[in-house]
Amino acid sequence: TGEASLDTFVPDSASIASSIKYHAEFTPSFSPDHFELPKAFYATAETVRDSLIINWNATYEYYEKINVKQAYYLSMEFLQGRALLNAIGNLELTGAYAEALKKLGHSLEDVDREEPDAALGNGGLGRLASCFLDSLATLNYPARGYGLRYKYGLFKQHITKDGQQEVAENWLEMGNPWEIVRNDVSYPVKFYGEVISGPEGVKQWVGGENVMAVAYDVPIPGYKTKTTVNLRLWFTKVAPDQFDLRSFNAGDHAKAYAAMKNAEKPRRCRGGGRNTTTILNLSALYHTVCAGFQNYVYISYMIASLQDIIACYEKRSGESENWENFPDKVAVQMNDTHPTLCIPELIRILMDVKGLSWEQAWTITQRSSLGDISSLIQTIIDEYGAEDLELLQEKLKQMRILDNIELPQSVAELFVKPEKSSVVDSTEEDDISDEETKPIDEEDQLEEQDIENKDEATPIEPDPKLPKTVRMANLCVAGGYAVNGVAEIHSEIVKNEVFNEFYKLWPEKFQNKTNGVTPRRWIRFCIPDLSKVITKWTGSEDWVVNTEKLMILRKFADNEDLQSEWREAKRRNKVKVASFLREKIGYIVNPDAMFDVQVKRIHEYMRQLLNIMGIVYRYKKMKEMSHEERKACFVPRVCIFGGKAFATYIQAKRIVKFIADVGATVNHDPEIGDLLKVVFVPDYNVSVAEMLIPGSELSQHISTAGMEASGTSNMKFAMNGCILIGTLDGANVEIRQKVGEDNFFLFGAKAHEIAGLRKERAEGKFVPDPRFEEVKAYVRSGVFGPYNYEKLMGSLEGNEGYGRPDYFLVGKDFPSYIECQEKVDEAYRDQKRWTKMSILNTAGSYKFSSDRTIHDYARDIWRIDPVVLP
Ligand code: DL6
Repeated sequence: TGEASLDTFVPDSASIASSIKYHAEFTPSFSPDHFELPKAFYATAETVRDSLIINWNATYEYYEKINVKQAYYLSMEFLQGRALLNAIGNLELTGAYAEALKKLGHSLEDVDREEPDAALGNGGLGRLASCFLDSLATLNYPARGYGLRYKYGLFKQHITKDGQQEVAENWLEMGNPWEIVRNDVSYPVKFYGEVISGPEGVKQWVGGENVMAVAYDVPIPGYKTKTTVNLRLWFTKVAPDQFDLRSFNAGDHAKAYAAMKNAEKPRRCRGGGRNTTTILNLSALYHTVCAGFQNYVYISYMIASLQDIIACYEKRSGESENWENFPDKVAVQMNDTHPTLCIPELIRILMDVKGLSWEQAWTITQRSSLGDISSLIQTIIDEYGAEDLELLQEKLKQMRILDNIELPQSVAELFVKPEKSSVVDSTEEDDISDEETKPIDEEDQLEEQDIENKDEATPIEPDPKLPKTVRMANLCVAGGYAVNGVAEIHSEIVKNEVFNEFYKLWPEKFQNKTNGVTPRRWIRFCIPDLSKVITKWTGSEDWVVNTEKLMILRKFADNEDLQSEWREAKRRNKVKVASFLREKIGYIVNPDAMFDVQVKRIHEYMRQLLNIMGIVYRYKKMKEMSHEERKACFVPRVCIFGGKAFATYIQAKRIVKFIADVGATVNHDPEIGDLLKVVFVPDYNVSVAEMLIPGSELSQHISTAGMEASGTSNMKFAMNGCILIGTLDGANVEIRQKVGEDNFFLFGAKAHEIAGLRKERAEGKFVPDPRFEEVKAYVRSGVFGPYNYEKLMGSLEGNEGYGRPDYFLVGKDFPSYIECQEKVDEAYRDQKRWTKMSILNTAGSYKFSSDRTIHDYARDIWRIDPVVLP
């Protein structure tokens, strides 16, 4: 267009349509004769990517030019979900794209639905990383993300008559239009070999085997800004010098391909195991899908990221390269302790490759590394993050922090010590296949159950005969200059209990950074109707980047006009949920019933079991009443569950089966009708969340107090004007403070009471509430079908085989939970009151924007400033 340069050109619908047509023709992944939906999505995404590339190049060219300090966010998981609507929303091109696609015969909504979710994560941890990227870009912070390009995303979940079935998620099958392979950016990652003393005592790592980590870049746009952050995902392949050409030529193809297969293993898996507690929690995930390769996976990713960070620093510093300045240019943030080995790896590079002394290397590393202990609290127990030392030493001769470097004894002891329990090694599912995974049979289930019981709670004394382990979390705390919890209560537990020894040693290192979620994806784009109402009543769209403005809603919370607009907008989303449920699982639900939602990973500590036991109690009471009594006593409810149980977490899978069975009975009971429906939404993921959360009215965050580090879905629900029922756990505590105590349904034991209650329970001193006993007996009576629920009911009682009676205190919290649910019904009957509570939830959610979290990290930890591109 004449003089307009590419980077100032704002496309209109006509130019977008012609660009889509161009890509449909010249970037072909589909046959030329049709322009049907899948092809329309890919061609559309390619045009968006073009726009992103322009901004993205400008972003990093500028950072290099001004040589600014950058934050490097290392995370094993990025749960990106779909990118199309988010990207065009951030680019402010939604209207233009909708029009362009209409001209080409499609609706934007239909095209959007063609995009597979990028599920490179399991839940909160990965989604947090993705929200952070959105905020980093939106706030113009110089930063980059590093992760892994898993070939398979988190498994697809089917719900059958047998419960959950897992199917491999081949998200890359049709190609990923958002990524750009950087064949020129790859790094060798060495395994095995040996360390020898070279000239002047410098250590050299010789021999061994290399795999190559190749960069795949994904541009992440900010909202209404040109800044576009890079998410670099590593994909491993066999290094050219490792391919056994001799064997290949001699016809021994199997041997030749063995090395290749090993090199490719790291990229093959995401999820499948479970978030267990004995070992580094992510390696536990890999246990089942690529047993024995867990170190390999994250080591290659972490080493490649560090090499890249160093290469980038060297390039920017040019002649004036001075390693002392490295921390002035680089802040490495670890999302949880999984990438902890970057600490000794940086030390190795600085000493062995760059020739620095141990003291220099240690100081530089400490000044540039930061840890984020964002895991489940029950995983931050003593053996948290333990990795087998010998295994590591064998694989990584560069682990010199552990064998060649002398640390003060007190510190060394904190890193390396005899493991408390042996590492559970499951080789059953050595590899993930394209075919459906088989259900685990009962015998396996029993074995798994034993393992689980051992894993989670039974304290086992250290056994000096067991292998020594590297204690990742401790290494993380010692090796970085800051470490943070992810909600206030969590940070206190970290300081006062889990890492108290370290806290006493280095109190200045410990910080809190309460998590947050992006208000773009989680309000502005997922609930456009309500967003319009918010914009109208707050006076502008400023709240999308400045969520403090949401507080303006407080003063109108009683206003009848706002209330009726609010209710209408919420209802439209309930209607969407109702049609989704009809389409997806064939259930017809009444959009005027209360939508009560619990969506998150299925885990005993998250207590979906408490929720469903409460529903069973409700159902039983309904059955005991006359029709009139029922109607007077209960508000109609649609109880919606969603979430995946890790493939080997058998107790969690039993819970899924139980919920599905209760639904099958209740939903077909003509006496109950619309008064109660129980729905398990299969294959919960980010895009399902984007539809369900806006349509929900009550949401459940009911973990055993002290066990949820923060939670982030609680923040999304509150933002969407949904009222929470919950315990005083994780970020619930702060949400309740902000939305007001009257607008949060609180129940249950407090975190500081839990240890005492468990002790009491174990000593047989606990007297269960008769209503709880009644529910268990009702379940056992077979009302919900022939499945053997004994394993579930028994776990609530500490029957034989369950070493820890009701560890998650379902029985203890049951009475206060069902009484609290009565208060929920009462509040819902008064729709004015409920709407006011809903408005006040959105208003009070202002604190939980990831923009606030990112500003806090940038100011207090990373020490970076925003850079607005010229
Ligand atoms: O920090 C993000 C998120 C917290 O909000 C959750 O409370 C916590 O459970 C979650 N941690 C994980 C750890 N799992 N892995 N892998 O998801 O982090």
